[in-house]
Amino acid sequence: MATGSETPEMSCGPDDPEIRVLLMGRKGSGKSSSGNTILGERKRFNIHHDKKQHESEVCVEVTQNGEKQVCVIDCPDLLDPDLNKEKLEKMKDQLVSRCSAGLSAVLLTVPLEEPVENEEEILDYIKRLFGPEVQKYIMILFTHGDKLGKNQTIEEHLQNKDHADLQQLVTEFGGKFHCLKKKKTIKDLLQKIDVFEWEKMEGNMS
Ligand SMILES: Nc1nc2c(ncn2[C@@H]2O[C@H](COP(=O)(O)OP(=O)(O)OP(=O)(O)O)[C@@H](O)[C@H]2O)c(=O)[nH]1
Ligand SMILES: [Mg+2]
Repeated sequence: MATGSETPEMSCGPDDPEIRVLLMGRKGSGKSSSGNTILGERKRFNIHHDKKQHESEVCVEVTQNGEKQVCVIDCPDLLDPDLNKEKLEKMKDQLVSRCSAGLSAVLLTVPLEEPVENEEEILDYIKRLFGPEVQKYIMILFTHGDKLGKNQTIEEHLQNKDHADLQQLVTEFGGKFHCLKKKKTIKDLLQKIDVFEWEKMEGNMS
């Protein structure tokens, strides 16, 4: 676990010309696919369709979105029990180095049609890595939004009693979530991240 001076800071502000977003989540939860959607290109990050194959590098890609540059950091599942110690240490070093410029938000990818798994453990891990204040800048990013019914909203999906665990997770994350149903919702996502940045500035001023 990164400690002391190695710990990346949540140091972006509204005047920062770049939005830096870190994608974390259990393996196969849709981190890279979401990263590609955010970047507006299908093949920037590798997608593994074979359930046994998973990414083992922290990858970074950048795009321009209006006036802001958007930097997406795609981090493999660091809690994957199949990772050996050496690989894990390498990935942690990569993560700390890729996040050294600061982060605007951490997005935790959660497939909306699957039960909650080790997301709380991942949350604890993120907090240990970035410090407890990171909680304010974490948002759940529901993936597989295309599997919602044609006129069904994510809110309706969460209200279904079969998805009480997802609703509970949202509550634990302070109600902050987004569902990437279509590419056009990227603007909404970036606006939500912008709000984090303003809140951060107000926090610094008080
Ligand atoms: N239908 C649908 N499939 C998705 C979505 N997101 C991811 N997938 C599929 O889920 C599988 C895993 O997606 P990835 O984006 O590679 O997941 P990941 O979290 O980056 O996986 P690792 O890096 O290996 O941990 C692929 O077959 C994707 O096509 C989505 O929103 N809708
Ligand atoms: Mg991936």
